[in-house]
Order: sequence, then structure tokens, then C-alpha cells
Amino acid sequence: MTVKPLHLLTAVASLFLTTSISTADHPGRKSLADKHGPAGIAGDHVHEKGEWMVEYKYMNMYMEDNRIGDRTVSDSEAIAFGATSSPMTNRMAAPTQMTMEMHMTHVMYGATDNVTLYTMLMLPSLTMDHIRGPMNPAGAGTEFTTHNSGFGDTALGALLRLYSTQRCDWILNLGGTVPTGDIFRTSSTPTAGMMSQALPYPMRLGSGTFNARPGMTVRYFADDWSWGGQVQSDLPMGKNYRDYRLGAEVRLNTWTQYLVCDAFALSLRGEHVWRDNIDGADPQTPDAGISTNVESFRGGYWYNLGIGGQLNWKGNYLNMEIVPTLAQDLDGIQLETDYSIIASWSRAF
Ligand SMILES: [Cu+2]
Repeated sequence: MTVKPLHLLTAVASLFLTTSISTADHPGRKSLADKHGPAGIAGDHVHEKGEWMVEYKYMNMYMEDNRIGDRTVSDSEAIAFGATSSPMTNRMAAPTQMTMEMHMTHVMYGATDNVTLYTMLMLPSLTMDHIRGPMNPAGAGTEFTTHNSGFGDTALGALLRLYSTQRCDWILNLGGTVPTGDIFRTSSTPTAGMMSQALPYPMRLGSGTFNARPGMTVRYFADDWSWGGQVQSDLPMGKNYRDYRLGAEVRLNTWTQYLVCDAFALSLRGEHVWRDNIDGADPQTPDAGISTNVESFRGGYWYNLGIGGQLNWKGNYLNMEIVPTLAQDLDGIQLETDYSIIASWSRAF
């Protein structure tokens, strides 16, 4: 069977016609269950003048096993790799598992219809399991856990609604973080009390620098589904007092939300994450000790899939997502990300 060009043209034309009919004014379309993007997204919506929103968000990222590039390796292989890697590493210990938990309090306020101000307080809780390496005075092959929690960096900024119709929004995020999170704590746990060492980079609560976080979001609302796209960056500026800055990060997200009914939506999201290595070096993070001390073993690429749902019930907005990492290519050797769960409750008034 052949498809005649004219038939194809008619099909495309009718599709456009359907779309243009459904793009008639629908006041309140942006107040249904897909009014916010999936739980892992922020900066995707604005509030009208005088409206406040408070949100509590919880995130937990699970990481288990080391990965060299895109290949998962055993704990003993991780130790062996460090003997000949450049730089040499994992002589004192190798990480085996980590949970990165985060509690977030997010407040938004509509200063005008086109400018929404926001701030977000972050409370990370980091736990990392390790296996001791051949040079550890406490004995190779034994295990230990380190933990760190407290205030993280604080995000604040403005969301500017650049262009908007009843069906779409273009939102520019002009924001950043201030270095309220501690970046230098010591622990003698790795050597079973024999010596005190600085916690490595991924166990620190903040970046130590002022970070610019420009971003851009576009959203489109059809009758019973919506679509969103977002580019969001995290750009540390200068160096912190420990003489380094974290690598720049860029996230590219696209998502679709389907309205099961006005109060409930299902979402599917794809996320690309690119992160640079650390610039500079804290003088108290010897590379040979552990791979989490190595500045050039922090960057990489990750592809995450977000599967979620949103419930808009009596003014309470519940947003949840489970986010498996489907692909990752890591610089050097690092813990691999398995999945994250993200959940939030918010209310506007
Ligand atoms: Cu909001």
C-alpha cells in the first residue's frame, strides 16, 4: 500500500486543525494536577501576584557499587584499579555504597504576575559505606561507615515569566545558591580512630562557593496532557576557602504529564545530566587515600528516567517520582547511581 502525498497532507492539516481548536482559551487549565512539573523539577511554574507557596520536598539517591567509565566493578576490583590508576587511589579505602538524602523547604512568592521569588533551604544527610584498602592501618578488607548532615547551601532567585498564553509558559530562572553548607569536617572513623582526616568531597554538605543557577523552562498545556522542557545549570563561581570549586553541572529535562482526571496526573520524564570535574584541590584530600578525594574523578554523564504522579487534592499538592538511572558514563572510578526517589507536598495560598 502506498501513502499518497495528498493523504499525508490532509492528515497533517487535520492534526493542526485539532490542535488549534483545542488551543482555544481555557481559563484555569494551568491549575489542574499537572500545574507543576514532575517532583524532580523546580522552577517550572510561577505564581500570580500576592500568592505564596510553601513546599516540603524529600529526595533520596541510592548509589551502590563502583563504576569505571560505564562498567560496574566489584569492591576488590575497585581497590585493585586504584593501584595503577592515574592518580593512584583507594589505598586507604574504597567507597562501596552511599545514600544521599535531602530535606528541602521551598517558599515561592508572586511579587508580580510575571516575577516569582523563591528560596529553598536544604538539609542533606549523607551516609557512605566503605571497605578498607591495603594501606589502611586499621586492616584491609574491613568495613566502616561515615555520616554527615546539617544545613546545605541555600538557593534563592527569581522566576521571570517571559511569555505566556492560556496554553503555554516560557520561564527564565535567574537564581543561585549561597554557601551556607559546611565543607570541612574531619573524621577518624576511616582508620578506626588512629588518625583524623577531612571528609571527602561527596560527603560535604555544601559547595563552599556562590553558584549561579540560570535556567529556562517551557511548558505547553493541551486538553488532557501537558509537556515541559527545561535546561537548568549549576555554575560554581570563584574558589571556596578550601581552594577548590565543584564542577559545573547542566541538566536537560523533557517530560509529559497525562491528566487521568483534573485532580490526578501521571508523568514521564527524561533527564540528561552533565557534570564537570572539580577545579583546584583541597590540600587535605590526598588522592591516594580514596577515590572520593580525587578531583578528576567527579565528572560524568547520567541519563535518568522519572516515573511519577501528581495529586491536587483540596489545595494540597502531592508530587512523587521514582527515578532510575538508565545510563551513566563516569570519569575515573566513582560510585554508580542506581535510583532516586523524590516526593513533595506543597500548598499555595
Ligand atoms: Cu510554586
